[in-house]
Amino acid sequence: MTDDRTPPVTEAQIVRRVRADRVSRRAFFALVGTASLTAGAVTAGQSFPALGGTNLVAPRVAGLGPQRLPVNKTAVAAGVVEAATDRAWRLRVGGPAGTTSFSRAELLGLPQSVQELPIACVEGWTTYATWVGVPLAALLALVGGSFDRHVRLTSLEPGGAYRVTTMGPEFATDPRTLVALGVNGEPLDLDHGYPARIIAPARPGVLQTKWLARVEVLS
Ligand SMILES: Nc1nc2c(c(=O)[nH]1)N[C@H]1C(S)=C(S)[C@@H](COP(=O)(O)O)O[C@H]1N2
Ligand SMILES: [Mo]
Repeated sequence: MTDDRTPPVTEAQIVRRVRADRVSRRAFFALVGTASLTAGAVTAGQSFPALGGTNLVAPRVAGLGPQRLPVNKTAVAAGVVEAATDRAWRLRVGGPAGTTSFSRAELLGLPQSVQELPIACVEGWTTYATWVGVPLAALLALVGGSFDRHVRLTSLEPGGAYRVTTMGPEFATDPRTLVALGVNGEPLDLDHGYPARIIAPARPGVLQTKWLARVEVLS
């Protein structure tokens, strides 16, 4: 018997925990449907009991954000709370063979990969975490991506220096590069890029795009 509160240790446990998000998600939206998710409530570090331990908006611990990982820019500061919690969110993936899109549940239904990778921020911290998500290359393959193309990543963020970035083929085709859906055994916290973010090996933190909206293979 596995206790729900026991930290997941195997890949299967991590994936199972993150996939269980499909259920907790429904509880979350039922909740925000009645009480509006205001910036004030978010910065007060209010947590949502209906999430059953998966903190979308966790209180700040000195030097460390939710899910034992620092936060460089919060969802409130980035102005993405509404877009990132929109039920209608879909990740758009475009390539030579056309454009397709995925809901978070559809992404969770694809084969998941678990990777131990760091975020290395120029502000002077590097923190490893265990990420789970869909290999970017698997999504690109569905739209006819090839091994020699750059990929443009666009965030839900309305502005800011990191809204649009370009990734070289060496990263886009690396099997460790993920469209991450969870971290450290939990669904991504809103501040870590929920509903989906990029995590790639050996890339500066600034390029680990949070709140992903679109992925496009460039010609
Ligand atoms: N859309 C978006 N993605 C972003 C950023 C941002 O400001 N906006 N900051 C980047 C920087 S500088 C870092 S170090 C990492 C931090 O990720 P974390 O907050 O989940 O630790 O996210 C990166 N991704
Ligand atoms: Mo950073």
